[in-house]
Amino acid sequence: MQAGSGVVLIEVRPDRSSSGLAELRLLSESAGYAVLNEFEQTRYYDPSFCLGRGKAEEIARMLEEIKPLKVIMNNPLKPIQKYNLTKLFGAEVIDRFQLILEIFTKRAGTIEAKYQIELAKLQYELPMARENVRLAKMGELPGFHGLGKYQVDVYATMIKRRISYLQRRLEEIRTRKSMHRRRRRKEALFSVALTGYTFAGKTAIFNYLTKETMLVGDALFTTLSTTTRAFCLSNRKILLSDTVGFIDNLPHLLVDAFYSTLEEVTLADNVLLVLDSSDPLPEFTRKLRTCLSTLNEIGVFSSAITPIMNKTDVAIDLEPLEEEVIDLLGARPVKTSAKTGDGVSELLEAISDRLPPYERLKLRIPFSKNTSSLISWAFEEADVRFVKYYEDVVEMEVHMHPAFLPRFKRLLYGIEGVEVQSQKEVKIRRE
Ligand SMILES: Nc1nc2c(ncn2[C@@H]2O[C@H](COP(=O)(O)OP(=O)(O)OP(=O)(O)O)[C@@H](O)[C@H]2O)c(=O)[nH]1
Ligand SMILES: [Mg+2]
Repeated sequence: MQAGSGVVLIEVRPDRSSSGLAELRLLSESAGYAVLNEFEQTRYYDPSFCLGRGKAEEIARMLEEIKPLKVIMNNPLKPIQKYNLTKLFGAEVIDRFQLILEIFTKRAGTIEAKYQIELAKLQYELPMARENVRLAKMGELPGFHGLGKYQVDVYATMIKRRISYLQRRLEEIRTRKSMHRRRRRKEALFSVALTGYTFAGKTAIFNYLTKETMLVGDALFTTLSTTTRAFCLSNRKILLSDTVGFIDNLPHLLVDAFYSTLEEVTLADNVLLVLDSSDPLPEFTRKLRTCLSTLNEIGVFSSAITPIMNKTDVAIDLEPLEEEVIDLLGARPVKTSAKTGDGVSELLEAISDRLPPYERLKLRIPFSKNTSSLISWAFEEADVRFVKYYEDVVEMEVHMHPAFLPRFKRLLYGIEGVEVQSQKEVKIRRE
């Protein structure tokens, strides 16, 4: 943590709903800040200060001693509120959205993620651009630096141009990616996506299953870009994707920007929803609801979801959490610990249960010039359960994804005198 990185957190709640300060603290620490103090107030939002003027002045007096680098509000702030608070506190004031943007900016590893974050930031600024320039002209304050020199309209036009440039570039990247995906679909691989609230242990599970070494974080939002790797299960190749974590109250702009990386999720055959079972019940439920509504928003419905209660090694009482999952999802969760490996075989079984049934073929194939290429194709692309070589014939049992059947049939038809006894109905010429 850098020196001088102390921050003060504030939240205003219009009712007695539960506090969001604990999560704001984790977010602040994830951004590299040390939290010096926290304040909260229950009242209606004030148009000038967000919190009540009296409370704001009281906090300002305390800040004179603490001298934080920034003050972070858990509430979305209008330019005028930010300006007034910055002036009063003598420190830059940012809101939750800007804090999340800071974390995302630090973590963005790919050019796509960098563009997405810049796009979200500009879309956030655009409606406030005029007001921000107007306020900056009244006197420069932290967070409003450099804006005073612009004409109001010039600044807004600059933002709009940059937004459309970023949108075009992102579109290009997405087209390239969707071509890759189409190719994978053609290869008929079964795809599984890991989703869940940030810090639930998605990457830890991903690494466990794929023997990868992707970064498992001690902070929120360690993973920003989707990573996809293949692994083998019941002799079948599965594509597994690790994705960006969800969070409550993620402003829509950031949601839109990041949902494009979640396309893998919308196209997945099976969506794993990773939950942190070391959370107390109210926290667990809040996160579960956020995940379900986020998944719903991107078009993933309960039937495609396999819930996973992870971190069982540090959980206290799993039963009420499990009931909550069954209640909200209608499915029994798989319980895992990515740390000890407990429950991972049950998880693999659950994934396996969702695999579409394979075609099973029993064959007697005479040796002729195309037989060996059929056999090597089968070993490479299908699941060869049994093979026995006789003098002039090979007997084999092959299981394969239905999408591979046409190709297999073509190879088979190239061989003279083929015999097929299929367990499913497969119409292949018998000699
Ligand atoms: N005790 C325990 N810790 C775990 C387990 N799985 C993950 N963790 C820890 O939980 C933290 C978050 O793990 P990640 O795998 O980075 O979580 P994530 O869901 O990928 O998080 P984001 O990428 O930030 O969305 C790390 O400190 C892990 O070591 C588990 O089964 N048991
Ligand atoms: Mg991760």
